[in-house]
Amino acid sequence: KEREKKQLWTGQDAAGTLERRSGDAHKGDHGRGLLIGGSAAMPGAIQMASKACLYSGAGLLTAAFPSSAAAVPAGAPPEVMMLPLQEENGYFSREVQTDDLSADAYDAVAAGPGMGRGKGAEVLVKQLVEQAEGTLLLDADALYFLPEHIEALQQRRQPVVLTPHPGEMARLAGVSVGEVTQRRFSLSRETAVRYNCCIVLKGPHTLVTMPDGTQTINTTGNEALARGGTGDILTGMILGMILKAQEIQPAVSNAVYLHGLAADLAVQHEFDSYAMASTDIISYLPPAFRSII
Ligand code: NPW
Ligand code: AMP
Ligand code: MG
Repeated sequence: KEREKKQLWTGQDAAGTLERRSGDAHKGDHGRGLLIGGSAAMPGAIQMASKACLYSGAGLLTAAFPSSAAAVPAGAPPEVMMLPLQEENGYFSREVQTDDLSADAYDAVAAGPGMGRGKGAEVLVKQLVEQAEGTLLLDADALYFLPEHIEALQQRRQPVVLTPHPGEMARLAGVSVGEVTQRRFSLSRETAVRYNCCIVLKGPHTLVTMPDGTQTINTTGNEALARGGTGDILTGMILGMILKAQEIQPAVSNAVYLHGLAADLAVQHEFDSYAMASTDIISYLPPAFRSII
């Protein structure tokens, strides 16, 4: 029974499930997203996530960042709307108050990239877990605070997606990094149930686990992804693809698949896995999406 719930996620799966745009759509049909993160020290995380989100189908995107992190709006694509929030020394302040988190305002909210682990980040994560009405995606520094919110996560009705790398997964699960790699399938299932979340355990062959135990193993990606910023790009992509998704699992598995495929195409067609930067992978999102028939 366990085995039936585990499947490789291939190009055929992507082709069969990728939701396409209809000719009579308007921007609202493709979803309103809110991306929260960044700091004076790490503006790039939100810049990369924003751009990747725009290139993964988002209809409207707002980026919320600490107001003094002026590099965030300076380096973000012009299509992104800006929501500067209360700051303290370049990070979110403990007084920080998020925007309207109703489902009317945002179909999905993603938080974490580049936001650090200060008091303001802690306050924001609590607000999101308790108040965000749409789908919630937590990554990077936002994951740090989640062990305190397991009960609140259990009570949420809308889906929550967590995207830990093995170091972050170790903290979520309360085990060593060694244990994460040794038993990633069973540990992901236990953690997905305990947190009532979809868990995207990143690495070569990223594993997507739903709270019902369903697991998909990614079949794209290469060592070009082993550099700073690629996780932030994946967060933007997942946000773009879950905004209006009928179902969370295929949307998340497809984002992971296309992220890896973009890195594969970048290396096949233009770059060397040494001599490139994470943002080069974003420029291969269009050919990656086009290649899915
Ligand atoms: P070690 O020492 O590497 O062996 P952290 P982070 C451990 C932002 N960024 N993969 C690892 O062990 C992010 O969004 C901003 C990865 C270490 O102990 C976050 O907000 C950028 N790590 C923030 O930086 C570009 C593994 O986990 C710890 C591992 C911190 O995020 C970069 C690392 O985790 C970055 O994305 C594995 N397979 N296995 C920007 N340009 O703005 C074990 N570890 O401390 O959360 O560091 O992932 O860099
Ligand atoms: P993060 O650690 O949050 O920046 O995320 C790193 C991203 O790169 C994740 O999507 C990983 O799955 C991916 N990644 C890192 N190293 C590799 C690798 N050697 N092969 C394939 N994917 C990788
Ligand atoms: Mg990361």
